[in-house]
Amino acid sequence: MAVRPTLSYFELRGRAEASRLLLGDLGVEFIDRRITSPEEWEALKQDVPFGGLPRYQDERVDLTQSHAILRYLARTQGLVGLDGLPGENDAAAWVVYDEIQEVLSETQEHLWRFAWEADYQDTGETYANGILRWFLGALQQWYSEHGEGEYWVGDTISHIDYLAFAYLDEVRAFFPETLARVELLAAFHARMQARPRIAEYIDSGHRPVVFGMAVDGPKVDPDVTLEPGQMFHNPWTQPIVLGG
Ligand SMILES: N[C@@H](CCC(=O)N[C@@H](CS)C(=O)NCC(=O)O)C(=O)O
Repeated sequence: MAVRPTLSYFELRGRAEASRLLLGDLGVEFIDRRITSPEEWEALKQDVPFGGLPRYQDERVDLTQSHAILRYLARTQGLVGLDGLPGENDAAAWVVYDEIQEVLSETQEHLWRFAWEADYQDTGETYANGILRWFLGALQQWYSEHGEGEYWVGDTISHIDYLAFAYLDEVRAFFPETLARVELLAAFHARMQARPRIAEYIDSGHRPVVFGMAVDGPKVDPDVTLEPGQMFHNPWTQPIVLGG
Protein backbone atom coordinates (compact mmCIF):
# COMPACT_ATOMS: atom_id res chain seq x y z
CA MET A 1 0.00 0.00 0.00
CA ALA A 2 1.32 3.43 -0.92
CA VAL A 3 2.37 5.52 2.06
CA ARG A 4 0.99 9.02 1.97
CA PRO A 5 3.77 11.58 2.46
CA THR A 6 3.71 13.18 5.89
CA LEU A 7 5.09 16.55 6.88
CA SER A 8 5.26 16.92 10.65
CA TYR A 9 5.64 20.30 12.33
CA PHE A 10 3.83 22.53 14.80
CA GLU A 11 0.74 24.74 14.45
CA LEU A 12 3.04 27.38 12.95
CA ARG A 13 4.10 28.49 9.49
CA GLY A 14 7.77 28.78 10.42
CA ARG A 15 10.12 26.28 8.86
CA ALA A 16 7.41 24.11 7.31
CA GLU A 17 5.51 26.69 5.35
CA ALA A 18 7.59 26.68 2.16
CA SER A 19 7.23 22.89 1.90
CA ARG A 20 3.50 23.06 2.65
CA LEU A 21 3.11 25.68 -0.08
CA LEU A 22 5.13 23.65 -2.57
CA LEU A 23 3.21 20.42 -1.95
CA GLY A 24 -0.16 22.17 -1.89
CA ASP A 25 0.49 24.20 -5.03
CA LEU A 26 1.55 21.09 -6.94
CA GLY A 27 -1.52 19.20 -5.75
CA VAL A 28 0.51 16.55 -3.90
CA GLU A 29 -1.63 14.73 -1.34
CA PHE A 30 0.15 14.78 2.02
CA ILE A 31 -0.59 14.62 5.70
CA ASP A 32 0.04 18.00 7.28
CA ARG A 33 0.67 16.73 10.79
CA ARG A 34 0.82 19.36 13.51
CA ILE A 35 2.13 18.66 16.98
CA THR A 36 0.13 20.65 19.47
CA SER A 37 0.80 19.19 22.93
CA PRO A 38 3.88 18.73 25.15
CA GLU A 39 3.13 15.00 25.49
CA GLU A 40 2.96 14.44 21.74
CA TRP A 41 6.16 16.42 21.20
CA GLU A 42 7.98 14.68 24.04
CA ALA A 43 7.25 11.31 22.44
CA LEU A 44 8.11 12.38 18.89
CA LYS A 45 11.26 14.29 19.83
CA GLN A 46 13.00 10.99 20.73
CA ASP A 47 12.39 9.85 17.17
CA VAL A 48 13.96 12.73 15.23
CA PRO A 49 17.74 12.66 14.92
CA PHE A 50 18.46 16.29 15.84
CA GLY A 51 15.46 16.85 18.09
CA GLY A 52 13.72 19.35 15.82
CA LEU A 53 10.98 19.63 13.22
CA PRO A 54 9.96 19.75 10.40
CA ARG A 55 10.23 16.10 9.43
CA TYR A 56 9.20 14.71 6.05
CA GLN A 57 8.47 11.03 5.45
CA ASP A 58 7.51 9.20 2.31
CA GLU A 59 8.18 5.74 0.90
CA ARG A 60 11.85 6.54 0.38
CA VAL A 61 12.99 9.02 3.01
CA ASP A 62 12.59 10.02 6.62
CA LEU A 63 14.14 13.44 6.60
CA THR A 64 14.62 16.43 8.89
CA GLN A 65 16.13 19.87 8.19
CA SER A 66 13.71 22.20 6.46
CA HIS A 67 16.07 23.12 3.61
CA ALA A 68 17.05 19.53 2.87
CA ILE A 69 13.33 18.73 2.72
CA LEU A 70 12.71 21.58 0.30
CA ARG A 71 15.55 20.50 -1.98
CA TYR A 72 14.32 16.89 -1.90
CA LEU A 73 10.81 17.99 -2.83
CA ALA A 74 12.14 20.17 -5.63
CA ARG A 75 14.07 17.24 -7.09
CA THR A 76 11.36 14.63 -6.69
CA GLN A 77 8.68 16.95 -8.08
CA GLY A 78 10.88 17.83 -11.04
CA LEU A 79 11.05 21.54 -10.21
CA VAL A 80 14.75 22.00 -10.73
CA GLY A 81 14.68 21.72 -14.46
CA LEU A 82 17.81 22.95 -16.10
CA ASP A 83 16.21 24.31 -19.25
CA GLY A 84 18.20 27.28 -20.33
CA LEU A 85 20.84 26.59 -17.71
CA PRO A 86 24.11 24.66 -18.14
CA GLY A 87 23.97 20.86 -18.50
CA GLU A 88 22.58 18.43 -15.98
CA ASN A 89 25.95 16.99 -15.06
CA ASP A 90 27.55 20.34 -14.59
CA ALA A 91 27.92 21.04 -10.89
CA ALA A 92 27.92 24.75 -11.69
CA ALA A 93 24.33 24.50 -12.92
CA TRP A 94 22.95 23.89 -9.45
CA VAL A 95 24.70 26.64 -7.56
CA VAL A 96 22.20 29.23 -8.69
CA TYR A 97 19.50 27.49 -6.62
CA ASP A 98 21.80 26.78 -3.69
CA GLU A 99 23.11 30.32 -3.43
CA ILE A 100 19.71 31.95 -3.20
CA GLN A 101 18.33 29.27 -0.90
CA GLU A 102 21.12 30.05 1.57
CA VAL A 103 20.48 33.77 1.29
CA LEU A 104 16.74 33.41 1.82
CA SER A 105 17.36 31.10 4.75
CA GLU A 106 19.65 33.68 6.34
CA THR A 107 17.30 36.60 5.80
CA GLN A 108 14.40 34.59 7.20
CA GLU A 109 16.44 33.59 10.26
CA HIS A 110 17.35 37.24 10.72
CA LEU A 111 13.69 38.26 10.71
CA TRP A 112 12.87 35.52 13.20
CA ARG A 113 15.74 36.44 15.53
CA PHE A 114 14.66 40.07 15.49
CA ALA A 115 11.40 39.10 17.25
CA TRP A 116 13.45 37.59 20.08
CA GLU A 117 15.01 40.94 21.00
CA ALA A 118 13.43 42.23 24.20
CA ASP A 119 12.59 45.64 22.70
CA TYR A 120 11.60 44.47 19.20
CA GLN A 121 8.12 45.99 19.43
CA ASP A 122 9.72 49.44 19.82
CA THR A 123 12.47 49.07 17.25
CA GLY A 124 10.47 47.84 14.26
CA GLU A 125 10.90 51.07 12.32
CA THR A 126 14.66 51.05 12.73
CA TYR A 127 14.77 47.41 11.64
CA ALA A 128 12.50 48.04 8.67
CA ASN A 129 14.38 51.11 7.45
CA GLY A 130 17.81 49.61 8.08
CA ILE A 131 18.78 46.00 7.65
CA LEU A 132 15.42 44.82 6.27
CA ARG A 133 15.43 47.40 3.49
CA TRP A 134 19.00 46.53 2.70
CA PHE A 135 18.22 42.79 2.55
CA LEU A 136 15.16 43.35 0.37
CA GLY A 137 17.09 45.62 -1.98
CA ALA A 138 19.83 43.03 -2.39
CA LEU A 139 17.28 40.26 -2.89
CA GLN A 140 15.49 42.30 -5.53
CA GLN A 141 18.76 42.88 -7.32
CA TRP A 142 19.47 39.13 -7.39
CA TYR A 143 15.91 38.40 -8.47
CA SER A 144 16.08 40.81 -11.37
CA GLU A 145 19.37 39.33 -12.54
CA HIS A 146 18.45 35.62 -12.35
CA GLY A 147 14.78 35.11 -13.05
CA GLU A 148 13.19 35.84 -16.35
CA GLY A 149 10.51 38.08 -14.89
CA GLU A 150 8.19 35.74 -13.07
CA TYR A 151 10.23 33.33 -10.98
CA TRP A 152 13.47 33.50 -9.03
CA VAL A 153 15.43 31.14 -11.26
CA GLY A 154 14.85 30.69 -14.98
CA ASP A 155 11.34 30.59 -16.38
CA THR A 156 9.70 27.89 -14.27
CA ILE A 157 8.64 27.70 -10.66
CA SER A 158 11.05 26.08 -8.19
CA HIS A 159 11.40 25.51 -4.44
CA ILE A 160 13.05 28.93 -4.29
CA ASP A 161 9.76 30.63 -5.21
CA TYR A 162 7.92 28.93 -2.34
CA LEU A 163 10.68 29.81 0.11
CA ALA A 164 10.80 33.41 -1.10
CA PHE A 165 7.03 33.69 -0.84
CA ALA A 166 7.01 32.28 2.72
CA TYR A 167 9.63 34.86 3.75
CA LEU A 168 8.09 37.82 1.90
CA ASP A 169 4.67 36.94 3.25
CA GLU A 170 5.97 37.42 6.79
CA VAL A 171 7.46 40.74 5.71
CA ARG A 172 4.04 41.63 4.23
CA ALA A 173 2.40 40.84 7.59
CA PHE A 174 4.64 42.98 9.79
CA PHE A 175 6.35 45.47 7.44
CA PRO A 176 3.91 46.01 4.55
CA GLU A 177 5.29 49.41 3.59
CA THR A 178 8.82 48.07 3.38
CA LEU A 179 7.67 45.29 1.07
CA ALA A 180 5.73 47.74 -1.10
CA ARG A 181 8.95 49.71 -1.73
CA VAL A 182 10.61 46.78 -3.47
CA GLU A 183 8.22 46.69 -6.38
CA LEU A 184 9.47 43.59 -8.15
CA LEU A 185 9.34 41.55 -4.96
CA ALA A 186 5.93 42.94 -4.04
CA ALA A 187 4.65 41.95 -7.50
CA PHE A 188 6.20 38.49 -7.12
CA HIS A 189 4.49 38.12 -3.73
CA ALA A 190 1.13 39.15 -5.21
CA ARG A 191 1.48 36.68 -8.10
CA MET A 192 2.31 33.79 -5.79
CA GLN A 193 -0.55 34.68 -3.48
CA ALA A 194 -2.94 34.61 -6.44
CA ARG A 195 -1.93 31.14 -7.66
CA PRO A 196 -5.22 29.24 -7.39
CA ARG A 197 -4.12 26.54 -4.97
CA ILE A 198 -2.18 28.99 -2.81
CA ALA A 199 -5.16 31.37 -2.69
CA GLU A 200 -7.36 28.42 -1.76
CA TYR A 201 -4.96 27.40 1.03
CA ILE A 202 -4.84 30.95 2.37
CA ASP A 203 -8.65 31.08 2.48
CA SER A 204 -9.09 27.52 3.70
CA GLY A 205 -8.96 28.20 7.42
CA HIS A 206 -6.41 25.39 7.56
CA ARG A 207 -3.32 27.56 7.26
CA PRO A 208 -1.67 28.18 10.64
CA VAL A 209 -2.46 31.72 11.76
CA VAL A 210 0.81 31.97 13.70
CA PHE A 211 4.09 32.60 11.87
CA GLY A 212 6.25 31.61 14.82
CA MET A 213 7.07 32.50 18.40
CA ALA A 214 8.39 35.88 19.50
CA VAL A 215 9.83 36.87 22.85
CA ASP A 216 6.36 38.00 23.97
CA GLY A 217 4.25 35.24 22.44
CA PRO A 218 2.96 34.02 19.08
CA LYS A 219 3.28 36.21 15.97
CA VAL A 220 -0.22 36.15 14.51
CA ASP A 221 -0.91 37.12 10.91
CA PRO A 222 -2.70 40.48 11.19
CA ASP A 223 -4.64 39.78 7.98
CA VAL A 224 -6.40 36.74 9.44
CA THR A 225 -9.80 37.16 11.05
CA LEU A 226 -9.70 35.18 14.26
CA GLU A 227 -12.70 33.33 15.63
CA PRO A 228 -13.86 34.43 19.08
CA GLY A 229 -11.96 32.32 21.58
CA GLN A 230 -9.64 30.86 18.93
CA MET A 231 -6.81 29.03 20.68
CA PHE A 232 -3.19 28.40 19.85
CA HIS A 233 -2.10 24.95 21.05
CA ASN A 234 1.61 24.27 21.19
CA PRO A 235 4.06 22.06 23.10
CA TRP A 236 5.86 24.87 24.93
CA THR A 237 3.21 26.94 26.72
CA GLN A 238 -0.28 26.58 28.07
CA PRO A 239 -2.87 27.03 25.27
CA ILE A 240 -3.01 30.72 24.32
CA VAL A 241 -6.24 32.52 23.45
CA LEU A 242 -5.74 34.40 20.18
CA GLY A 243 -9.27 35.55 19.36
CA GLY A 244 -10.76 37.99 21.88
N1 LIG B 1 17.85 23.67 11.11
C1 LIG B 1 16.59 23.02 11.45
C2 LIG B 1 16.05 23.67 12.71
C3 LIG B 1 14.92 22.86 13.30
C4 LIG B 1 14.34 23.54 14.52
O1 LIG B 1 15.03 24.27 15.26
N2 LIG B 1 13.05 23.32 14.75
C5 LIG B 1 12.38 23.90 15.86
C6 LIG B 1 11.09 24.59 15.42
S1 LIG B 1 11.35 25.92 14.34
C7 LIG B 1 11.96 22.82 16.83
O2 LIG B 1 11.67 21.72 16.43
N3 LIG B 1 11.84 23.17 18.12
C8 LIG B 1 11.25 22.31 19.08
C9 LIG B 1 11.91 22.33 20.40
O3 LIG B 1 13.09 22.67 20.45
O4 LIG B 1 11.25 22.00 21.37
C10 LIG B 1 15.63 23.15 10.26
O5 LIG B 1 15.76 24.11 9.48
O6 LIG B 1 14.76 22.28 10.10
